[in-house]
Amino acid sequence: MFDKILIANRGEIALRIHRACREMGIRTVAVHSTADADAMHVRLADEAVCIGPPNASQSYLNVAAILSAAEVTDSDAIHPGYGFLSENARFAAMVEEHDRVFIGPTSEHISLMGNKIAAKEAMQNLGIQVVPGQEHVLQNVAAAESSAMEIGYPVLIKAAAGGGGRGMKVVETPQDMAAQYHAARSEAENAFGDGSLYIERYLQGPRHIEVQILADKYGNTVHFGERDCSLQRRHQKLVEEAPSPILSASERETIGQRVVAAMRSLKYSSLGTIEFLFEDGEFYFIEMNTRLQVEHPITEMITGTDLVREQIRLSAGEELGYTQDSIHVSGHAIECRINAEDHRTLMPSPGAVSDYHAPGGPGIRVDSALYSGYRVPPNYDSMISKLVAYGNTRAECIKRMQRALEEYVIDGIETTIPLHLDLLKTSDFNDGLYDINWLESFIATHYE
Ligand code: MV4
Repeated sequence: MFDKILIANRGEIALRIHRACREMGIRTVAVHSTADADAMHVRLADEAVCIGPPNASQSYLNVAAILSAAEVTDSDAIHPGYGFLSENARFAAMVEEHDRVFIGPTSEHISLMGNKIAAKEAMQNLGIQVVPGQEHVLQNVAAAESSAMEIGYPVLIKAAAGGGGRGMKVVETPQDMAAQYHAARSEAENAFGDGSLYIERYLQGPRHIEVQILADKYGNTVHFGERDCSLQRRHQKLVEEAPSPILSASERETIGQRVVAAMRSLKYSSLGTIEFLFEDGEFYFIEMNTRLQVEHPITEMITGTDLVREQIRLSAGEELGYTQDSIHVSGHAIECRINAEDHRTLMPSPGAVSDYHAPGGPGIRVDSALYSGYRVPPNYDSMISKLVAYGNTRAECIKRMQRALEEYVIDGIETTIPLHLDLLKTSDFNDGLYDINWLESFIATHYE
């Protein structure tokens, strides 16, 4: 097992990783920008190294500074968390070249899944249904038009180097194709430096369901069921729940088994999440995330597993040590992402937290690096806390989440707590009836 891990991240996830390390008897190194000198993860870690100015490109994305910090602290491994360098194949390779362990899959697997066309093609060859379309780069508008005729309108043009919705354009009719093709292309070029595009049928009201897997380096692969992440706005998830309220036990088992078989054939190791759009009882693969995800705690709650501990353990070369039969989904969990934003406009609201009191009691977990007097810097993502509720039933879980949101005190800045309370009151949420477009229209109508 590792003696010391460098945590190449900040905020709640740096703290979450630190907590797993502490429980495993592993020493931790925090790296931080000058804006984060007073951060909780810096205070708790055994050692801390300042790696640059507030701008993430010069600190949390500064590969040379992070590798140097690993070198001077003699860290055995680097945990990238999510975002920043977590899905950067070149960074993963460089960590290994510097004789440290990258806590994640191989750089080849990161690279494969980073190209959305290659990922789709690989998954289809492994027997996973993908959204109908074409698994190759569009050469020009004419090719896009003839593909769209075959697929049937509406279609969606996506960036091969994309993910998270950037460079995506819906094309409703053949007349719109040329304009949308060029718009997608320049957006992709600007965002990713790669204008490669592909095309799919546009699904109009699917749910976003993702399957959590874990694999060791010896072919032992398991899944931990699914999460429903359909409640999002502008590709930012707000609320996630597990299990999905609309999936049957047999649907869960079928998709889980298929995903596990595919990942085993691919010789994938580490944590991973396979994302699907789910419509009319069918799963369509869209993307795979090769990192720890923000919403991992809801899976931990319903399966009683510490996924970060498992990820670290398997990266150190340990065997999984259990089989699918020993993993049971029990009860229900919901995560509300609390952002430092005005709850109506969703505009960022950084600043000093004058008073802080986190909720507790039965079935409540708070993953947050906030404390009273902490100043939320304006330089990073506005998510400041993940409030997670567990219940034996979905109804109990919702009630618990409501009372925990009411208990939560975060004074001095605006937060999205009022939005969560409003959303939890709706009959659509209580009935579990929502698709990926629901939250956008709820916000538009409720706060107009
Ligand atoms: C889609 C889609 C509809 N049809 N693909 C958005 C980000 C990227 N991960 C894929 N995304 C979508 N792909 C087809 N063929 C709708 C979305 C989408 C979406 C997906 C998951 C969660 C939220 C979403 C919000 C808007 C659009």
